[in-house]
Amino acid sequence: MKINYPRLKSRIDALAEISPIEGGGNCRLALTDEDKHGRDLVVSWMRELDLEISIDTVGNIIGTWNTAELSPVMSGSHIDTVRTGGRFDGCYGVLAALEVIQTCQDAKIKPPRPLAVGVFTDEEGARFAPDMLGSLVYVGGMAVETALDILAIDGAKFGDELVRIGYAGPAPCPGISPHAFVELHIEQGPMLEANNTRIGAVTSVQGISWREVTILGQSNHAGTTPMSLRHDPAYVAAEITVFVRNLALELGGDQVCTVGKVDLHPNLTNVVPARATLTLDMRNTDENLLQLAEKRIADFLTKIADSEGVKISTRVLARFEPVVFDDRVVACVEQIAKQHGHTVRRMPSGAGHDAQMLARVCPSGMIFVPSVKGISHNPAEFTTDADLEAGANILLHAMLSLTTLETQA
Ligand code: HGY
Ligand code: MN
Ligand code: MN
Repeated sequence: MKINYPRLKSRIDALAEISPIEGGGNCRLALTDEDKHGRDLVVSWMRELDLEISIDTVGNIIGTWNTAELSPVMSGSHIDTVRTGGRFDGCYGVLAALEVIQTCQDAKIKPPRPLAVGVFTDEEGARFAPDMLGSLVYVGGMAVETALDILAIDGAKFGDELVRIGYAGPAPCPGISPHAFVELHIEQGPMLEANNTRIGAVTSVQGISWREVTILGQSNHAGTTPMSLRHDPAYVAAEITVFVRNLALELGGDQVCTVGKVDLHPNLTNVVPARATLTLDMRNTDENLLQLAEKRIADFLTKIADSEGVKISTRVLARFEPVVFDDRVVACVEQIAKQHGHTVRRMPSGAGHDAQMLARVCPSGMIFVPSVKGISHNPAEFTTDADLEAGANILLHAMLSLTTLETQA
């Protein structure tokens, strides 16, 4: 049995028509009108497949086929994007899971368990931190009330936006724990391409540590204030950016550090800023090294606050330890890839994914397909048709295989 790739591709292209940006990607930040339009389109496809559709209190959409007493094998991902997103990140996994169900319906097979597709809210965390917010609440990792109170980078409140776009659903969180969960996703990195490998059997997701750093200095006249009298938050922000880059290079291995967002106030040419706010994204597959990086950065902030005479405060935006996937799911992906004649390698995920949250409540895993030049979170994100089709066929057989996965005592 094989998926109908032209049908899958036409859905990927149709979803990519919603809020397209230059270069072929999308901007559908969580809970914006653009996100709503994407949600409405996917829900319409779920209706066409006659799925039982449930929307929960943080807007997660779960479409289930062949609903029965038994818990479903679930797949899925997200359709919200970063501001300069590609068309495959998340969307590919959601639409491939829909395609798996439609392929099973066409073949008139009756799996021993229901199959379900999850569209999880705010996976990117770009507008409302943390990332994987919807799936975190779905598995009981954050209270609904806490999520509803989260403020966006543009000041909007999560709960208000959810109501505004019409996706404040009735279904309770935590949601139903699946029998097993497997997510198909583009790798978003260079490893598969560099190793000339088509399928990634993902073994783990690295730890993630997001911080917002606020630096309060003294705004002053850019022309009259001698350098020796300055308490300049923009200078401190720049020093922090250089420090975290050098720290990542020093720690080596999987350590990465990113300053992705910097805001200055009042952000004017002739004013030494009063305030700088920046975000730190630190990741490592090794929890101890991630904690070491956090400590080194905290010490540096104390030192530079003292030397520049500024006040520095930090706020945790996200903190997830590394997650190891159930080896039975990893082995299932690996085996099916080999049976289909594809090259496959076990590998960690550098990016965060909803599967890392579902792993808290059921045996979970992921399937990766290559990203050309390892590019993602960029409209130039691209994966070939052959790789997209191969990944979706692996997902089809992995979901069916997991319907008979023994529940571990
Ligand atoms: O941040 C991440 O890794 C994911 O794209 N949300
Ligand atoms: Mn993603
Ligand atoms: Mn992403």
